[in-house]
Amino acid sequence: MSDQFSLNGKIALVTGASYGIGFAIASAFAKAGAKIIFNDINQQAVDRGLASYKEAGIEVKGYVCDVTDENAVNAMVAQIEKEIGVIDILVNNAGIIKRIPMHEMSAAEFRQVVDVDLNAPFIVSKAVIPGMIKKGHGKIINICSMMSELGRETVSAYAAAKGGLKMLTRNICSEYGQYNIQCNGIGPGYIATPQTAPLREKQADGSRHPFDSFIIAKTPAARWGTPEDLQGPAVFLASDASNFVNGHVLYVDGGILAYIGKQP
Ligand code: NAP
Ligand code: GCO
Repeated sequence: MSDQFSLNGKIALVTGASYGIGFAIASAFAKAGAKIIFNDINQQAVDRGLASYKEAGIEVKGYVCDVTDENAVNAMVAQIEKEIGVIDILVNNAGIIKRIPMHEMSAAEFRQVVDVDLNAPFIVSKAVIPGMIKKGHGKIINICSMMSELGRETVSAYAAAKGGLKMLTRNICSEYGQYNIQCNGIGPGYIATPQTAPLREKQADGSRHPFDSFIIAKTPAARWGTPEDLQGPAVFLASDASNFVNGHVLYVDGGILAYIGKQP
């Protein structure tokens, strides 16, 4: 049974994985036996990632690549296939958020979020699918969000992108399941990473940020998630154990989506 969860011999690309959720998922894949490749937007970020992986005792290859740049993505995938081999597992993790009231957000800002969070998963998935078809199998995992299901103030672009990413996940499933490619999503709840640091900042009087308290009350587990909470679900969706799971978004949210929230 444990062999079903092994990633031995597999080549995994995790985008935007110098730190945060991507780093945790790539680290778990390495421990499950996969060969790890990651990219980040500039050399400084890649070098930061390489140092972190080295400190964790994990051998990786890092590439500088802006996932919104189709030519750069195609060149990176071609280089990976030449230097390492055809990618078996892709995690579309790279993402940004802009927290701006919609009526104050420029179209350029909206487009920038959608470009990274939705267009880029399309671009990178399109680049790796031909190799997966030739190889006879593949796993694509899109990092969705609570905002694939819910809205909230100031995150219109992010919610639109992550909602679209849920449907892109279902469509890749629909179009490529016949080639033994499984495309699923992971929908993290509220996870303590640099992306959510502003929502957890201590107040001047040392009290919790109001949003921090809000999330604690909305989460049955009464805590923020950690990137490590996502490792098991990610290995499951990357492994043979999920070969008949396709088009699914696995919410790893401590129960937020099931819970009305603690009475104040
Ligand atoms: P993070 O701390 O902001 O890390 C995002 C990573 O993506 C960074 O390494 C960033 O690099 C990279 N990146 C951004 N734009 C890129 C681009 N154009 N090309 C290549 N790399 C790029 O975010 P996180 O919290 O780990 O989140 C990772 C994913 O999980 C995102 O898709 C996010 O939307 C999603 N998510 C997060 C949470 C949460 O609560 N944290 C919950 C649900 C979903 P730089 O730092 O160099 O820009
Ligand atoms: C926000 C947060 C969320 C999390 C995550 C929740 O501002 O509401 O950043 O969007 O990042 O996506 O699943």
